[in-house]
Amino acid sequence: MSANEEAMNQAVDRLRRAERVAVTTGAGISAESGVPTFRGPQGLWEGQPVEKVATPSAFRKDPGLVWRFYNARRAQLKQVEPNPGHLALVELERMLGKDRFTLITQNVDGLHRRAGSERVVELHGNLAWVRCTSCSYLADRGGETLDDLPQCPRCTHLLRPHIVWFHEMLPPDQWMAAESAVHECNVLLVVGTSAVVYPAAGLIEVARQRRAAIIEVNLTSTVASDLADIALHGKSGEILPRLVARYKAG
Ligand code: BV8
Ligand code: ZN
Repeated sequence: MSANEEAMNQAVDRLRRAERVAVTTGAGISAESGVPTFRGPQGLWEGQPVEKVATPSAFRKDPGLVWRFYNARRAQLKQVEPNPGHLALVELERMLGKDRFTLITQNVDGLHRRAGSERVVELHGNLAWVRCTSCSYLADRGGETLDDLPQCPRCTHLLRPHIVWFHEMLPPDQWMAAESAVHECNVLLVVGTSAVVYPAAGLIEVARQRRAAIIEVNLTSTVASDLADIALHGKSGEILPRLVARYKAG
């Protein structure tokens, strides 16, 4: 039996014995939908790493450059669809029920909700949403094409993406939902994340301390792999459907 087959059997067994399951996903789960990841070869944008563009100071210095980055990603979202990895997590949520399953994502592409996931904790915001830099205007502007420097319809000040940039706090309600989910889970599925961005990556350590079984789904090992009990190496769009189908088979 191949190592991955053995690991898959162990993962199915841990899932079956779990009272509560949490999943934390990163850009890797959307890669097969055609959404570029951050730290892969195309992780640079106009030659800049995301840590240089997705920051309040970059926005203050050159809001046009930051809006070009986000408008390009908003436009790109119109061409992409959820992939079998997203859909497998929808099925797992339906089988476990919303009180036994929590999906936490660092992704801002909205693909989990578009796939049908209902209980989604979006730690870093969502590309569809914008907010005013001056008043309380906050809106889902979906796939609308925004101006290069979009203005608030209420007070005409500059709008910004409703995204958590580096050096910004995560939304407290989302962070607390994520923390309690990993506190209570018996299994944490870690899917498609390089686990370098905090505090999101810290959730894995929390789950570990709470003696949850950590199952990592990734193309390669990561800095979190030492914390994982089970490693399922490969594309999440292939591994997750297999894992959920085996879980369903009972
Ligand atoms: C904060 C929005 C501070 C932008 C993003 C310790 C504690 C707290 C903070 C820090 C800390 N140490 C450092 C910090 C600062 C910083 C940080 O973590 N820096 C890192 C770079 C070292 N953290 C912050 O600034 C956070 N803010 O903590 O506030 C504070 C404290 C007190 C008071 C006030 C403030 C905010 C972090 C949020 C930043 N915003 N996103 C945007 O998206 O436009 S983060 C950004 O990286 C994305 O959200 C992305 O999701 C996230 C993580 O990347 P990944 O999702 O993991 O993607 P990546 O490309 O890296 O990896 C892809 C993986 O998938 C790879 O492993 C690959 O192998 C795999 N893969 C690829 N294809 C597949 C696959 N796997 C399976 N199948 C496939 N097909
Ligand atoms: Zn306003």
